Amino acid sequence: MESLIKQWDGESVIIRYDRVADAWIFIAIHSTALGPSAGGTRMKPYPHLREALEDALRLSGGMTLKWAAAGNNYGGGKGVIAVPDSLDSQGRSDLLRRYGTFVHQYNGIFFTGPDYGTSSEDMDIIAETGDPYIFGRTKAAGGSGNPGPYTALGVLTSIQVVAEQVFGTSNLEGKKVLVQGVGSVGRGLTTLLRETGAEILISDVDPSLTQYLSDEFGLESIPSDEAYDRPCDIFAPCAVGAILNKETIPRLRCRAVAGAANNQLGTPGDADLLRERDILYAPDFIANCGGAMAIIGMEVQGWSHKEAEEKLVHAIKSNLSQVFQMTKADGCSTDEAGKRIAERRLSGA
Ligand code: PPY
Repeated sequence: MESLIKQWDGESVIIRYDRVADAWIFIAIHSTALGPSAGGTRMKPYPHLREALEDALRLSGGMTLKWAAAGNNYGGGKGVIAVPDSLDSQGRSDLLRRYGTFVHQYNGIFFTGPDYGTSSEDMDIIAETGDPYIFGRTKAAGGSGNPGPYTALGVLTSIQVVAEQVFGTSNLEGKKVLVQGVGSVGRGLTTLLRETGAEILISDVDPSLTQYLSDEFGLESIPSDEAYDRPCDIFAPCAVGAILNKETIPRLRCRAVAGAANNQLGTPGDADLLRERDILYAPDFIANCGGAMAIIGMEVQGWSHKEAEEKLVHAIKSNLSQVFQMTKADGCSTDEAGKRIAERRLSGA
C-alpha cells in the first residue's frame, strides 16, 4: 500500500477504519488546483484492501481530468468504502451516517455523491450528517437525483461523434454497437441507442441483467468473455476499468471505442496500441463526464434538466472535436490529446 501512495501523483489520502462495521474508508484527494475535490463514493466488498486504495487513487486522478476538461472548478477526489460481505441493511445505513460525519469534518475539501454501489437514496442518508458536502441526493430531498441518465446521454453523444469521424455520419441506424456492462449507465445507454436505430449487442458478467434486456427488447446478448472478439462498429465499455490493455486490444474487431467506464486504459501506452490498430478511442474522462457536469450544473449553477442536457452534449462534442483535430495535427493518441486539454486548464489555474 505504501508503494501505491508513493507512486501516485495526487495530494492526500484520508484513511479511516470503521470499527463498528469493520469497514475501511479511503478518500483520495488528487488535486485541489481548480477548487475543492469532488467525486462519487464507491461502496463494495474488495477481496484485498490494496485494491480499494488503488481504486480511490486511480479514480480520483480520473476526476481531476474530468472536471478540468468539462470546465468545472473542482478538483479530483473519490471516496471508497470497502465493506464486509456480511453488512446488513441497518448496518449499512448506520455506516453511511458515520461516513457523512467523517466527510463533514473535512469542511468542504471533499464533496461527494453517488457512484458504483451507492445511490441517490444513500446520499440522502449520508447528507443527514454530511450536508452541505453531498451531491446527487434524491429530487424529493432537493438533490438532482440519479446522474446515470446524464452520463448515458454523454456517452451516446460520444458514440455519435466517433461515428461521424469514422463513418462520415453520426447517424447510427444499422450500426452495431456493443455495450459491455448493462448496469445503471449501460442500460440507460441501450435505451437511448434503441431510438437511433442502432443494432445493439449487450454483454455483462451478471446474466440476469442481460436476460431482462434480451427478453424485453430482443437485444442480442454476448457471453462476457467473448465481448472483445465480436465484430461490431463501436465498442462501448460501461463496466469496470482497465479493460483496454495489451491482451484485449489485439482481439477487438471494432472501428471505435466510446463508453462510460472510468479508467478504461490499462496503461497510458494502451492508447497508442489502439491508434496503431486504427481504432478511434474517445477518452473516457471526456465521454463519461455527463453525470458529473449535470450534478454540478443543476445543484450549484442552477441549470434546469434541459439546460444540463444541452450543455453536456455541447461540451462533449466540442472537447472530442478538439481531441480529434489535435491527433490529426500532431499524431498523438486521443488520450494524450484529451489530457492536454485538461492540463491546459489546470496549468492556467
Ligand atoms: C464520476 O463522474 O465518476 C463521478 O464521480 C461524478 C460525481 C461527481 C460529484 C459527485 C458525485 C459524483
